[in-house]
Amino acid sequence: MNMKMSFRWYGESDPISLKYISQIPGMRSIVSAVYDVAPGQVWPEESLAKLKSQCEDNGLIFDVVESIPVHEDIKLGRENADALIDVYCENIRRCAKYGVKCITYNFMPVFDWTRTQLDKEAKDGSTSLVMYMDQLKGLNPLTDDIDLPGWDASYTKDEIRDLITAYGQLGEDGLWKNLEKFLKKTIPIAEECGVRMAIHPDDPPYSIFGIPRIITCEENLDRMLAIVDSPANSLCLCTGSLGCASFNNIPALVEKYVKKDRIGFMHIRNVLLMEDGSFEETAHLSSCGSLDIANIVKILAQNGFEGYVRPDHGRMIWGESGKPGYGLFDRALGAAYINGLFEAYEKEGKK
Ligand code: DNO
Repeated sequence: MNMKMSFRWYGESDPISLKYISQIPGMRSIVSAVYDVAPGQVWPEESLAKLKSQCEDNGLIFDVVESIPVHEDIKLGRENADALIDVYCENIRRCAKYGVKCITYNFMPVFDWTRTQLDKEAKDGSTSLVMYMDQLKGLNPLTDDIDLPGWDASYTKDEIRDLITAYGQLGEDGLWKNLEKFLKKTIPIAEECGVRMAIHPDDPPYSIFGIPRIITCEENLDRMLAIVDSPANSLCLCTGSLGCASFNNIPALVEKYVKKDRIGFMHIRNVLLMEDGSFEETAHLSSCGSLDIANIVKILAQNGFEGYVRPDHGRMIWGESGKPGYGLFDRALGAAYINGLFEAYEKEGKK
C-alpha cells in the first residue's frame, strides 16, 4: 500500500505493548514522543535512540512524532519566544537524526482537545469521549473552578486564569503573528532535515471561553499553509477535530490538500454530530457517525496519498480500560477497517 499505517504509543507507561501493536495487520510506524521532558526543553538523544530501538526490536519504525509541544510563551510571543523556538529547532534536528520524518504539533492556546466527558456509555455498553454543549454552557474559567477532562492538570487555577486573560488580550491577530514567526523559523530547519511538520487542527475548531483558536476552517488552513509555501509545512488532517463543526466539509478539504501535497499525516476517526453542535466520538465505520470515512479514504487512495495515517481515538470496548480514546481494541479495529478501504481503493485505481 502507498500510505503508511501508524499507531500512537505513549511510551513505556502505555499499558499497550509494542508487541501487541505489531500484531495488528499492516502496522508499520509508531507515533510517539519523549514524554518526560517539559515543553521548552531539549529532548535527550538517549531517549530518542531508545524509542527507535524499542520499535525496531518489535519490527516497527519510529518515524512520526506527536507532539513536540509548542511552549505557551511562543504562542503568546513573550520575550523568551526566540530562545524557545531555537530549542524547538534543535528538537526537530534531533528527531530527524533518529529517523523521524513527520512531526505533529498544535497551536492551541492553553488546552489541547476539549471534551465534557471521557466515558459516555453508549447503548451497546462501549464508552467514548463526548462534548455536550449544555454541559459547557454557563461555565466561566475566569470565575469558576473548572476541571474539564483533557485539560492540563499541571496548571494551577490561577495560572489558567492568567493564561486565559493573556490570550484574550492577544486575540486572533496576535496568535497569527506568533504562528507566522514560529513557522518562518522552524520550517526551513525541517526542510533541511527532510522532516514534514504537520499542524494538528484545533479540537473542536472554534473558540471556547473567548480563547482565540485559528486552525479551524478552510480559509484559515489556506492562510496557514501560505505562510511558508513548502511541503514541509503540512497538515495533520484530523477528520474528527475538523469534522465536529458542520462548516467543515471533510472530503472536500481532503481532496483539496492531498492534490496540493500538503497533508503529511491523516488522523482518521468518526464523530456523530448533533443539531446544537454537540458531538460524540463513535466507531470508525462510516455508518456509525456523520463522516463518510469510505469516501475520505477513497479520495486519499485515488490521489496516491503516501503520507502517514493513524486510526485516531477509539471507544473502550470488550472490557478494556486505559487512556480514554487510546485503547488497543477499537483502534486496532479502526486500523483494519482503514487498511481494507485503502487496499480496495488502491487496487481499484490500478485497474
Ligand atoms: C488527541 C490528539 C491531540 C494531538 C495534538 C497534536 O487525541 O489528536 O492531542 O496529539 O493536538 O499536537
